[in-house]
Amino acid sequence: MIRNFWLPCIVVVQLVPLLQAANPQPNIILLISDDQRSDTIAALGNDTIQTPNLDSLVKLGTSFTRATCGNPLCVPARAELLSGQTGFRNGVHPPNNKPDLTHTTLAQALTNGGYNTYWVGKWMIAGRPSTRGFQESLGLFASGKRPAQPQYDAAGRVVTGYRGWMFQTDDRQLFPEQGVGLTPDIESKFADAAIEFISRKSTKPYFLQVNFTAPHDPLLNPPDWDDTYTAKDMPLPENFRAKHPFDHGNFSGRDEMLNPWPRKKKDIQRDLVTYYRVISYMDQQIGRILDALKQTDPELNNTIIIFTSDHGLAIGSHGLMGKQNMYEHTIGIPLLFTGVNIPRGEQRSAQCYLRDLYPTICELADVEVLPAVEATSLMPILRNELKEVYPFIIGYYHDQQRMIRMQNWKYIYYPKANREQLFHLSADPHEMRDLSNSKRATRVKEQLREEMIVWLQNHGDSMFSAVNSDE
Ligand SMILES: [Ca+2]
Repeated sequence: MIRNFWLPCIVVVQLVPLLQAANPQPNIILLISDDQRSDTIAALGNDTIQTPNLDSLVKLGTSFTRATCGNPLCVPARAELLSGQTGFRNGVHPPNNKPDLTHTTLAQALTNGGYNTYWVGKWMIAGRPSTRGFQESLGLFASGKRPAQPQYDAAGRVVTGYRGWMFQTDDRQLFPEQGVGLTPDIESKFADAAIEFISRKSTKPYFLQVNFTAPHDPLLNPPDWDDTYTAKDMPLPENFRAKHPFDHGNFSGRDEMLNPWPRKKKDIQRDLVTYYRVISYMDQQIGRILDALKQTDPELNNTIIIFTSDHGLAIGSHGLMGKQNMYEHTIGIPLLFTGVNIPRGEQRSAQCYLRDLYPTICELADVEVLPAVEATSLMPILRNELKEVYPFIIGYYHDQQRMIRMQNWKYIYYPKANREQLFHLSADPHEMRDLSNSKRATRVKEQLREEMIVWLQNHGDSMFSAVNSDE
């Protein structure tokens, strides 16, 4: 009898070593959501949201619980993934968003390594999928032409996100008839395109990157989810606050203007309802993609599925609405691996970055990683050979924020605001007690700050290179 991968595994007989696939080049499907907090998957502890398909990936695969995005903003985050480098090196660090991707991108590496490379959905990096190494695009969604009339989201606000974006071809033939800006059912169109790629027959393996727009604003009610979740029952984030204690460097940012200050609980609950509906709808579309995959590879003998997001979102936490901050809700990303020889039902607490997917995917694909890649393969973590690949992780936003997270400590430095924060995460996981002025924590703070500055100097952060040259 053929065992279906998707059925619960009752008897585990390990016939081959973990993560040594019979086929050295499995198909790889990378699913990326947009602005999705890592605490919005039911199987990882959210009792309110419905995500049955992501839950199945959790149950049948390995979840990373402390994965982060180094630079929590759409374009820089995605450039780090594409290049395997920090924004200081690949050139996409605000205010400069001009990538220097002269070394091999992930897609180019995989194409050179024998893969068909396919792109679906949101494209936001300078250039086109074809100029960054992807051989073919379907359901390509990118900036187009702004509409003459304002559009409105589910809460009645004028739309400011994804204004004028359209489906298009790689050579910029626009399809405004398929919708201008986000539409309620847009995730189904990305799934349609992904299914078309998955259903193709080829003698070569494929790498398929599917870039959803969910749950980025504007938040629109998706089909068939209108009755799900109610505002009065929606739990507020533990660290909901009406105001942030100081300007963290983005008070006038577009996302922060989505709700007035001070933040009102009812506004946040209303937005969380739609945010959750959009995630559940995306989850449903991921289910369609997984169903299509069952037709071509029912046992997942030859496929790896990776799910992640470009970064998280505050949406009421700490008095903030947007990304562009260093708190856990925003630097944290979901990161799930499922498929051939991936350990089932396991979790990893290793600290890591979104950009680590570059060398990880290359290793899964048996493709060479060039030395210019700064990121680290997570395969030793997946194999359970190592508990950590980094002693700490570093975050950065514009010239406004720098952060280090080491063990249970997090230190955030706000150069423009001339502020610091220090949190002890195991005692204070929601980052509500700033210990930066605590005398008992002075040595901890100083050590974290020193480690952070050395790392930033070594990685080309001009803010600290300037400090260094003055010394
Ligand atoms: Ca994003």
